Amino acid sequence: MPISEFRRKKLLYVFHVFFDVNQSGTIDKKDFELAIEKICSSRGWASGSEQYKKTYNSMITIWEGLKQRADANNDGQVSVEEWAQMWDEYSRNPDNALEWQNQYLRFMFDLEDASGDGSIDVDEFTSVCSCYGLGAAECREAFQKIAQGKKEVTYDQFASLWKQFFTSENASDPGNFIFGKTQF
Ligand SMILES: [Ca+2]
Ligand SMILES: [Ca+2]
Repeated sequence: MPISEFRRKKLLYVFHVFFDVNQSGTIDKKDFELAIEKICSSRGWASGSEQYKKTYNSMITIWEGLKQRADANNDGQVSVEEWAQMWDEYSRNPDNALEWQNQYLRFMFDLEDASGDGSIDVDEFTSVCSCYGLGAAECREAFQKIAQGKKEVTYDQFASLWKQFFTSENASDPGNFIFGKTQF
């Protein structure tokens, strides 16, 4: 069965906004290097600092895992089709996620939880999504949707919302907003 239009829109959004950082139309190592720079400069983590090294190592590990799994023709690039295919497979069995998918989930949660207290609040969420170029007002609205009336989102809640993002066909499910966009 082909991927629904709704899920395809979500997958392409994450591809273009969170992964293809240099907007070349494919994902490769350069995108990850740019993302590392963006994240670290927005946090004020100087190159060589512990936080910089940690971010660098996590991101490069995620890239290596993604490339190994999705880069079918081995050209060092992940295309939109390779990307959509991989997440479609995920949606059929989300409890059996790939290693890099779990690493990326954990990485994003830890990045957003800037205070390190084990949950994300609206300012923490907005600060990370803004770093990827999203408008602050929409991020704040998206957070209200995912938090469903609460002030914070814990890791377990985040992980289940995340799964919903990649699997849900229902536009009103809260997980659809976990990447800061309020409609697809
Ligand atoms: Ca790119
Ligand atoms: Ca926090």
